Amino acid sequence: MIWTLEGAATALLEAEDTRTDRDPLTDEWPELDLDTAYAVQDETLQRRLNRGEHIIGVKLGLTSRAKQERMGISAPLTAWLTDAMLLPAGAPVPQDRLIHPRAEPEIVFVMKDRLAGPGVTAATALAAVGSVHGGIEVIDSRYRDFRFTLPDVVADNASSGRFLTGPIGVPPETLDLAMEACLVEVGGQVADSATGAAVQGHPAEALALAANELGRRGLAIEPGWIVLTGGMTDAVPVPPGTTVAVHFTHLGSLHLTGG
Ligand code: 0L1
Ligand code: MG
Repeated sequence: MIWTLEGAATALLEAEDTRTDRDPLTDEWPELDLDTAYAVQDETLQRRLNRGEHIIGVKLGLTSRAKQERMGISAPLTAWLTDAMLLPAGAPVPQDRLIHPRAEPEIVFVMKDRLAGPGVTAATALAAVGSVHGGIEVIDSRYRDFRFTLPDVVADNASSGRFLTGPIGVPPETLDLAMEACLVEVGGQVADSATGAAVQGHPAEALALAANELGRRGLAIEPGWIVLTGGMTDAVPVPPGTTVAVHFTHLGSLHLTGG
């Protein structure tokens, strides 16, 4: 089979829509490079928009060592968030729409100002933030057993699934985000913990990285957008009946049930 970016976008959205995991694209298309992978990601975004979804932000992936080590990939990436990915507070993980969901704690920014790379630093990035929240991302790779290379996961919109943000939003300058801690509980048992420093040394570094990566492609982070800065810890599976709780030091607690 000769792969094209349109064909790859079709294959990934079909896997998502039919809840059928698949082999990584690079098994058959080893030449898939990062720029082409981002073009596939943008094509899948365009198709989501064509079917009525709205873009509401961006997410980073693989910004912490815990995530990079688990996935065997040492570089961060960016992807898109649409309104279809937003999980209302209290709603269970929609198991009937996802393949093999896993949950991970994230520090989340809501933007006040436009942010466009290149040359964005952590300080300028933070100055463009309106509020910071705790969040949980429910990732769901289209690849069997979450096995992928960096171009594969870029093309797959960084395993986007669902996400929820906590009700507490504070101005970023009121917190030392590198020291903001989270505790992950699964079924009432502590499973993992981290501080914001796990995310590129400081979550604002991740935000700057996203602005600069988008800037490289002539894009920007817009006012009002949500930015997920990347899993602080490894992700935990959320099978039906499982409850995941994430407790932040200052950003409150979030709860998720596995459908
Ligand atoms: O499936 C994955 O773990 C890749 C996406 C990473 C998401 C994250 O690090 O927040
Ligand atoms: Mg994530």
